[in-house]
Amino acid sequence: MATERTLTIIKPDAVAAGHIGDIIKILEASQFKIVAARLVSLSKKEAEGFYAVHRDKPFFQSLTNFMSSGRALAMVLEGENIIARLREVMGSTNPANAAPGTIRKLYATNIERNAVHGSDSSENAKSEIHFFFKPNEIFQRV
Ligand code: IDP
Ligand code: MG
Repeated sequence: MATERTLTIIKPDAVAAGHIGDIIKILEASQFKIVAARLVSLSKKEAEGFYAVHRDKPFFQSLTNFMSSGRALAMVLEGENIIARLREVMGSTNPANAAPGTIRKLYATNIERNAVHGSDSSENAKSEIHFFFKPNEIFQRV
């Protein structure tokens, strides 16, 4: 299995609640390597662009209002099979269904305000990383 990269976002609910440190602690305990990080404050238009795949969903307006409501921390993580491993550590979209110990079980409020984002495929990881970071903002092994 080759080394992969994925995009994660600590969403505005978890940042406002003071859980940046708690969530990074879980990511580091999982041996995920942070290779880029930036605090962002998405405009409504940017949030709509990021979640364009969900534009026809009934929750699109509410989701993009939430995602543009405050500070969020975007990060690139690197590691073997990192896309699937991050999804596991995050837990199910709906925290009511998330496994014990997962980030969403611990810190999500509900299915929308669910603390973290993680890319769901290699193709989406590439485009989502590109959405937030230029190549020279991502750590490269020398
Ligand atoms: P994921 O974040 O687990 O990949 P997606 O289905 O890609 O879940 O949905 C993107 C985001 O949209 C979720 O993380 C959550 O914030 C929000 N969302 C998903 N389903 C619902 C819903 O049924 N109601 C409200 N918000 C939702
Ligand atoms: Mg998704």
